[in-house]
Amino acid sequence: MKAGIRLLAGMAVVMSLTILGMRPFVSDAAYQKEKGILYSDFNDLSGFQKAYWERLATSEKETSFGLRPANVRLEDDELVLTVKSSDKGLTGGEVYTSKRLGFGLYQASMKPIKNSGVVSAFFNYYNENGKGTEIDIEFLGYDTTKVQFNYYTDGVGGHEYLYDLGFDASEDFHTYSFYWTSDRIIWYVDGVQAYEATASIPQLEAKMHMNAWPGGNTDWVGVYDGTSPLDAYYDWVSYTSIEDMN
Ligand SMILES: [Ca+2]
Repeated sequence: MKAGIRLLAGMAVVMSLTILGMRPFVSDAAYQKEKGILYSDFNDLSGFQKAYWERLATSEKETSFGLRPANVRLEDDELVLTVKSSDKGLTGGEVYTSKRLGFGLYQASMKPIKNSGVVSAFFNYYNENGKGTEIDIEFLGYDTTKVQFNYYTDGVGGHEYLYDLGFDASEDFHTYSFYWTSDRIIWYVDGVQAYEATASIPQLEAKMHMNAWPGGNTDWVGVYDGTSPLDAYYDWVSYTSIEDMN
């Protein structure tokens, strides 16, 4: 558990900086940029397009809505994903890494959409022969004072956990993370451990994703009221493999 100890030491530094009133995740991001094999602060359109990211396009036939590359843009050094409603239908936006990534620390500084019926998310996902793997950080727009953690292993989920943030995530950027190893997933909010899972942990390498979309399942996300457009913001994201954390 050398990697875990290294992480916890880093988190201790982060927490002490928080107490001092500094902005720890600026320095943490710099650390990730230095150490990580993947870091995007979304200030470079050409880099965004060419280095890591692809924009997902789907049809309404695949889902109850469409994911459109046009709903993905860079603005003010942020990635913006938009949910739109028009006479052409309901659409969202999604980007994902071109490469699959393995065990390690995944972090996003983001600001989700506050609106019933809409989901803003940071997650990994890969589907192999119908057996999907996924680790989720999802904001259900009807109550952005909470965040939902979940994961799927071989297509089996049912691990939803709703965490009370103690703040409204839609108002400011905060850092949301998951640290994934072969035997556990630990989720963090601003560097503080929020939840840990140890059962049926996914083992399949997956692509890092971000999306904003109309959820469809009203039991889960509430009823979408047609408000449009709605934007979710991502200031930066990073991935650091376990090997690079040592
Ligand atoms: Ca940025």
